[in-house]
Amino acid sequence: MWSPEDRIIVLIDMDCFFCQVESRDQPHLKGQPLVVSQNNVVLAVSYEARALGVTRFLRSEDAKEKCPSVAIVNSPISHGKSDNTKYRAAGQEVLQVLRQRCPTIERASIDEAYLDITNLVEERLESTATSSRDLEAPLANTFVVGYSGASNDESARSEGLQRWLEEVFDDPSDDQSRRLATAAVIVEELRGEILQKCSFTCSAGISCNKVLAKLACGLHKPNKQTILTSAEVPELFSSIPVNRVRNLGGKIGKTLMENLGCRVMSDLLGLSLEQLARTFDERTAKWLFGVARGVDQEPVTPRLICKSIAASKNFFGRAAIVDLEGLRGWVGELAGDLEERLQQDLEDNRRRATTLTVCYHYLKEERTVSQAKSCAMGAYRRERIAETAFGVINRGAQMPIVFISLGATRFVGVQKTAGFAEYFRREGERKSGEMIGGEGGGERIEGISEISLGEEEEGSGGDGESLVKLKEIFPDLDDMDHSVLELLPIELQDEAKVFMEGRNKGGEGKSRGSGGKSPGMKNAGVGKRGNSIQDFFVKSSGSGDDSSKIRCGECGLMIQGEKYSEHCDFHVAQNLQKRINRDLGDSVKRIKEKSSSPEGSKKTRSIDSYFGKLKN
Ligand code: TTP
Ligand code: CA
Ligand code: CA
Repeated sequence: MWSPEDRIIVLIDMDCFFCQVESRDQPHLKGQPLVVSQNNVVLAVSYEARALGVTRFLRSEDAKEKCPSVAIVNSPISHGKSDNTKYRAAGQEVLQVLRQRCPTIERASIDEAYLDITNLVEERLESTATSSRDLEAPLANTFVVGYSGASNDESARSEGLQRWLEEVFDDPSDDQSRRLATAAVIVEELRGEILQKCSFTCSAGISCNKVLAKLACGLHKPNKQTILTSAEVPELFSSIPVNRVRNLGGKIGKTLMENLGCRVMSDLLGLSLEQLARTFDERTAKWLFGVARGVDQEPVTPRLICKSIAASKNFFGRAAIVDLEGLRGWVGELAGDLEERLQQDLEDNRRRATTLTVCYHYLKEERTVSQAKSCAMGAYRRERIAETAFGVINRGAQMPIVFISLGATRFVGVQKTAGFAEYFRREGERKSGEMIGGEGGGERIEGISEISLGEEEEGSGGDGESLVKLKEIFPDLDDMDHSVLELLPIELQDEAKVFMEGRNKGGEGKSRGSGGKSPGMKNAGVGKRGNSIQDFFVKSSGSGDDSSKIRCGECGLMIQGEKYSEHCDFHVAQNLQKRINRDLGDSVKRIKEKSSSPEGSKKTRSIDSYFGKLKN
């Protein structure tokens, strides 16, 4: 019978990624000690610079002092902050190469992707008969955990690989090893293609789930790949610190280490499911119980684009924001950056964000206080985004403010058909062109399209996923905004409900303050801040079909799902009309007044009357 552990999962992670992108642009930097800095802080370090002692997060001048020969590239700046556009585009190039060979790819970060290559391996095994000897040459960059030591030593690698192949490949009872060896050949080929087509090297981990593939990937870098079999997990886990494992780098890992005395992964084996469930929620406890045994069932969810788009900036030291003018200016810059990226994303990926999350940190009595609030995302207009963010931060923060992030999440698909809004856009372009002089001087207004709610939410199928997502939307779960909750899929609303129930059971203890409760942690003593969220649940459980309604980010009305697309078109048309009128100014007005052609006035009236019906 098939089990999730029969999968072949690969993590590909680019080597010193920003450095590779920069040295591809400036070939004289290739092979040199190089760092890429943002705001004077080193973010990426080439392997040549690492060999000379340069590490990430040094200040640029300290890196130079440590290694005078290091070349420092400052990443591009836009909207007064670093601009990662070119690194994102380079990451997409890599994904496009992978996509030619494997349909199941999940982009995990700017330079990482998970692949489920189970089917590719089966096909390869069926089509080619191979012996262990044939595999040594194609696996020229492959390490096997447990067979090659921790270093990157070539003779240890090659001797270990050979031994492993001889021991396991020809053993008919070890199906997993045969499949992992075949997978490693495919991954060597994929990495070769990435190098050939994009001129980037990368490293890879090859195993049977995401957690193990990620762990394996980090064991031998750069330009190497590592196989981790289930049989080697217990030995490896006896030395791997808990916080090096995927999903355990944050609060859950910290709790395991500080409260439950787990230093390395194998220490988790001493905890029963019941013990774990006393500290963590049921799902997290189960996941931890499995991961301690090398089991992680999270699927690779095909997705080549990110789940959220954020514009953020730190304001370190003297750069901290200390007045409203400064706040308004920076919020405007970030909103501008976010709007540009959202418009591009809409064009590239045919989707639209429904939630805006404003996150900020301020200093209070020498402590950093973190706050976040989510609101409905209306039209992609920088002024509107800035206004919302300014309002949120101005209400919640004290000065000085040291970090701001404006993030867009909860994307819904946008249909390909242009629809009425597209017609109106073309009409607007044509008209404005005519008015200005008929040479195409009319502004190009992009990203107007219909919204379809039929498309499934990204990643909503994965069990572990939705927990993370609720936290993504409400970084402070104690402060869930119910107008946003109403927008979310019913599973997330259920999850929020479970959280609320847990909180009530937990009594009236004091809230944990700025950070709130983290995902996966049990509710111990988290207090009640108000009744509004409960009111929301009472209301929504009473009105069964609210789940099919969406609150319009523009006007706040609750709209039936199937009418949402048309409703958005109404706002698009309305905004467009305002924009055209404003931008074309007096000349437009004059022409409008003059041209009292029945056609023109009829069109305007018909837009309003057509959409007026749909407003509610
Ligand atoms: P990483 O994959 O963490 O690191 P890396 O690719 O530079 O090096 P390695 O070979 O060890 O994988 O990050 C990918 C890129 O993301 C990195 O080149 C720079 C950028 N980055 C940031 O912008 N901020 C950060 O805090 C980190 C950790 C990385
Ligand atoms: Ca990397
Ligand atoms: Ca990475």
